[in-house]
Amino acid sequence: MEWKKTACILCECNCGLEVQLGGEGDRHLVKLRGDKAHPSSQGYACEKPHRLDHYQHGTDRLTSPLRRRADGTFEEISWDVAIREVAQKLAAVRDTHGGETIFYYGGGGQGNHLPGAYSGATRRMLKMRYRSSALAQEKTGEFWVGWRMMGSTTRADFEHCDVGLFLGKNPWFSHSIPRARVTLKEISADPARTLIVVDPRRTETAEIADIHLALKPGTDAWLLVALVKLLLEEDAIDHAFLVAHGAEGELPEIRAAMAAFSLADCLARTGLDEALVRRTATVIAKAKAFASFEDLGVQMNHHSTLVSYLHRLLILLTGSFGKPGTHFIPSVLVNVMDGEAKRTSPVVGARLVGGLVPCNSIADEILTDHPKRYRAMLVEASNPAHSLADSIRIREALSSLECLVVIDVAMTETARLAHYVLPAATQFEKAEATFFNFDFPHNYFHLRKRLFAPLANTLPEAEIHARLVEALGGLDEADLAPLREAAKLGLTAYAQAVLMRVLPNPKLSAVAPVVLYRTIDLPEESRDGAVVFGLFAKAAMENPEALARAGFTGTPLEVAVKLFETMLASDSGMVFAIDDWSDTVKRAKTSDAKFHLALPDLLEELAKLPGLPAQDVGFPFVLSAGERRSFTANTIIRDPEWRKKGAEGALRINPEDAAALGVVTGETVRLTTRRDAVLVAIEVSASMQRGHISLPNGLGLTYPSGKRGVAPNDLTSTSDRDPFVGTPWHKHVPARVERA
Ligand SMILES: Nc1nc2c(c(=O)[nH]1)N[C@H]1C(S)=C(S)[C@@H](COP(=O)(O)OP(=O)(O)OC[C@H]3O[C@@H](n4cnc5c(=O)[nH]c(N)nc54)[C@H](O)[C@@H]3O)O[C@H]1N2
Ligand SMILES: Nc1nc2c(c(=O)[nH]1)N[C@H]1C(S)=C(S)[C@@H](COP(=O)(O)OP(=O)(O)OC[C@H]3O[C@@H](n4cnc5c(=O)[nH]c(N)nc54)[C@H](O)[C@@H]3O)O[C@H]1N2
Ligand code: SF4
Ligand SMILES: [Mo]
Repeated sequence: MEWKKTACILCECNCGLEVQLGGEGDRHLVKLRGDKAHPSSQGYACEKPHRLDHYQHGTDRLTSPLRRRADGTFEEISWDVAIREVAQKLAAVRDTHGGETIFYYGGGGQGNHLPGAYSGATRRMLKMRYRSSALAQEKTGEFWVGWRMMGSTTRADFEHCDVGLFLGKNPWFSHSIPRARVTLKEISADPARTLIVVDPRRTETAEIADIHLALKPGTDAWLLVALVKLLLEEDAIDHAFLVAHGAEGELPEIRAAMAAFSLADCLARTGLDEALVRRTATVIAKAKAFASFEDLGVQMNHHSTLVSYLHRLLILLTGSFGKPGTHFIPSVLVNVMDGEAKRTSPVVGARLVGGLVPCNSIADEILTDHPKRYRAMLVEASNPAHSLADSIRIREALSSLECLVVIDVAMTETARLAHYVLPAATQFEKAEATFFNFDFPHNYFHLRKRLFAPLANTLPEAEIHARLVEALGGLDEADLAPLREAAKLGLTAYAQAVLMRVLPNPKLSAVAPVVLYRTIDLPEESRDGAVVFGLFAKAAMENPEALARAGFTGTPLEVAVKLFETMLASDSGMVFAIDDWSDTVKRAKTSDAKFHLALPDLLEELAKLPGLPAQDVGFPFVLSAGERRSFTANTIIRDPEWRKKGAEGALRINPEDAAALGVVTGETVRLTTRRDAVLVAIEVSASMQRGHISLPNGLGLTYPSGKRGVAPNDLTSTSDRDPFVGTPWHKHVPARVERA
């Protein structure tokens, strides 16, 4: 049996996979294993991808464009009708109310980022100005403070650190670093290295950690203040680093801010033992190389942006940036970590970090009679009706739009509300890639070739956007013909033609992604990769040194051609850049070229550090709504049968809490929040602390075989959110549990 190369699409790591195809028409993923030749994952794969066929063959796959009838049911329509009507409807909204009233959401999940690139052409044709994605309910706080403090968000080098800290993150299950379990076990097993986990739950990562700080939920800000205070007291500060980056002068402000807190009070808030916190501070102070990663446990919690700020203080005060085992800024093809905040949203005036509208504000931007409200929406490879806070309200907002268009592979909760549903080819039926390329110093890019032709009557997004752009009058055969001619002469001639004809021509450059798709001569299996040519050309201009170290030398045009040819020839992915630790320092550019410790607005927030809301007698539990577990992957795989374990998505609860309620594992309870009440099965787990309960992410989908588990956002609210960037507090939802 032949093994074909592809990649896992279930988390941001996109591990290389080898697959055997079989079953009817050879269209099933029969056997899967890690691809040893993949330069990043090197054969690594967790348990999740082995049943990926449940993605490829979901029973709710879309097989035809659909149009909603007046009675709410759908009728199948042809692609010609679908494209024509979608283009007409959206153009009418643009012409009547302005393109800024058409909103874009999504653009890719964990492993499919090419649609977002192609959609740029459609968005420019429609003059769309506002967009968002899941990043605006998790990472925007971190991006924003990172950008202000050091000019960029950083990533961490856990492979070479001697002290590794995970703050509100459970990488054993959620990964996000290459070959996570291998690296975690290595740190854990080495007596000279220390693994620190900050998590109220005794997670699988905490189990193997040297230090587990099992703080009370939502108290990370006080823990970080305590750690920074202790570092300052011990003067475990890298003064040379601060001086070199022009930040030493801001140190007194930080000292003053920390002096306002008493260590005893901070510790009391966290419920942690003083000796353990002191030991943690000492370990960090003495670290030769300190690497740390914050994630949803703090980013979807009270004080989220403030915690991101305090976390970055810990990194900068210890000089943990720009050297092996610390933090770095990788080479990128698309900057998905943009933290600049230049604009605000048109209705509620929310801060847009990286141009993204805070997810928790989207309903407010729609459910209003404000003239600039979003009236139409294009949703692509995303399921906001399920994944955004307060599903009831977001569904009300989506339902009130004049036109909602959804591009997806499956009949999702969002697609059910659409006026038009456009069925996409799956990620194995087209060439795809991820832009989560964060590896360092070697950085990778993998264009996965398609394994199958698209299912009849579905189209890859590249084709959908090309047709939309054509219907909107953006492409002319006369413009394309010379490019097609040049393509026949080879990539170099083609690249020259693009340089001469596309870049200087505003009409064509606005829709460049689909121009490339319509004109580069590519084999069917790689066709959707056309847009990457433009990204390589941009990288060749902006980042030549790192590309040259990876062997891509010459003029920018030559470099782009070589990169593209190498990509097409590399079934397991390629090294596109080799960074140097000095590059990372050069990339850290704030507007005044200095690093900043003292951000006035964040220090002001710190000074008044709002306590956690008093626990309401009616809601004595803290619910973490949306935990990553062994068989969860957002809503990428909708079929509950995919899950080898945990198909019911049980609510985890501490044994003493369960005993007090008189419930046992498997029993159904009623779980109530201020928003709604649901019935859910219990799993009694000693990993939970008293008063803390947790529900998995990605369950409760409407699937033909029945709904299994609870949709977490039936229970959440949009107003529980960060004051700076609007990120939701999903990990800290007041809740009540009762016997059903
Ligand atoms: N298996 C699997 N892996 C995934 C995904 C998936 O769906 N399934 N999704 C991917 C995506 S999109 C993302 S963003 C990442 C997210 O990855 P993670 O952030 O690791 O995911 P979570 O399990 O949601 O939350 C992490 C931890 O936060 C802890 N936590 C809860 N409250 C607090 C608190 O008050 N303080 C602290 N310090 N911790 C707290 C929880 O106990 C939990 O262990 O995972 C990615 N990887
Ligand atoms: N309460 C709560 N809510 C959360 C979270 C939480 O922890 N708690 N986590 C949040 C986080 S971190 C994230 S990242 C989001 C994720 O939520 P979303 O951003 O909505 O993403 P997914 O659930 O991954 O949905 C991916 C969609 O892409 C579709 N799809 C798959 N392949 C293709 C393809 O090739 N083309 C097209 N067009 N579509 C495709 C799938 O069918 C699915 O509908 O959820 C967030 N919501
Ligand atoms: S889920 Fe993530 S870590 Fe597991 S195989 Fe897929 S990409 Fe790799
Ligand atoms: Mo995420």
